[in-house]
Amino acid sequence: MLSGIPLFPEEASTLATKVDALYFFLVAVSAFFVVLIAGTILYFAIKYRRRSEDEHGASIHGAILLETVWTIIPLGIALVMFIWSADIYFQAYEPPKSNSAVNVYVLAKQWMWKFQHMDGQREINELHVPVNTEIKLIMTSQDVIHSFFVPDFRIKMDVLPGRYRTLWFQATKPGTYHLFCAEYCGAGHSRMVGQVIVMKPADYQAWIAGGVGTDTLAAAGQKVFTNLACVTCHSPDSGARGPMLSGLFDQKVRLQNGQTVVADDAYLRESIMDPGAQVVAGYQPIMPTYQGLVNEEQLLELIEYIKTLKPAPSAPTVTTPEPDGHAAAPKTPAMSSPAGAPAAHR
Ligand code: HEC
Ligand SMILES: [Cu+2]
Repeated sequence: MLSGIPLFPEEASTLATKVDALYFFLVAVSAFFVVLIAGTILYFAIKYRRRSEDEHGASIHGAILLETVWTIIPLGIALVMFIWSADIYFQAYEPPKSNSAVNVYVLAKQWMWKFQHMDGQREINELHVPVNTEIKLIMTSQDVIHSFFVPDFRIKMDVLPGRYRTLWFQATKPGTYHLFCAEYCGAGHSRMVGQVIVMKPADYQAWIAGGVGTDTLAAAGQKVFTNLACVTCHSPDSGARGPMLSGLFDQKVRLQNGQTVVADDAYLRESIMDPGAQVVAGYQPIMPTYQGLVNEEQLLELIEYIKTLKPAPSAPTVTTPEPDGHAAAPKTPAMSSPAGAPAAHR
């Protein structure tokens, strides 16, 4: 649109056009009222100016019709703005549920952006993604609050230490786009910049294939899982001191306190860093915290590994707690639920 003058960022994502339409609507409404109000002030100031020293204005006491009109019309306009922007807000901050989305982990630290692809590629200050594909970013910070901002995609989200936040976008044109940190994060803040490189699918495949030899994130996670001896408690043949982790991701988990939570990224993270916070029903809080023992990258790998643990195809295991609080050995659903219903995880 204003391509010659770099005043306005390019529209390079599916969200960008929607955000801009709303933005131009807001500008147009504001401009209309600025002209209307300034114009009438000017017009009335001239038309009703005082013409002689002893002239007094007529005293007017309200005009119901006029006041109703100037209340109802702005209310309507404000509601249009609210509903329209709420709709875009939900689209922007609700990651798509589809499985076709490409997940990328984003790790912010003073002062760089680190990206980890599922296939194992790691990048610093550069993010390669395919065009016309939903990209889901799972973001965390290793130190202070940063903010992931790609103006051309009209996306921005704070990246917080100790928490995962997800942001998504779908780029619409191949190219290279600026990435900024939009939250002051210390002396090197202004240099915490990078680029998002949007590629045609074939180029992207070639790029991904260029990373052969590196472990996939899940494979790296499996090593961490073994090295940290998670297997001693989390394996089918350990006497089930800890719950089975296969098929856990995205399932509902019943907790000791009676609540039910969904095992998403944030839950897995907390289960490892602060196991006492949410204890699974039927288990003792014996799992040690791994705070300080795993860094953010290993944590991502562990989580990615847990996500890939599919329930055993023939007999999906369901651990049933026994009344005395000790976990029983894994049972098949046929044994634990008489109906033999496809058992939800626990
Ligand atoms: C000493 C035994 C033990 C070790 C070692 C251990 N865990 Fe656990 N883990 C448990 C127990 C018991 C629970 C269930 C109680 C709770 O939620 O704290 C659990 C729960 C979990 C959960 C939540 C499971 C669910 O079903 O909701 C995850 C995820 C997890 N552990 C991951 C790990 C990882 C990763 C490691 C290694 C870094 C590890 N655990 C090491 C005993 C252990
Ligand atoms: Cu920053």
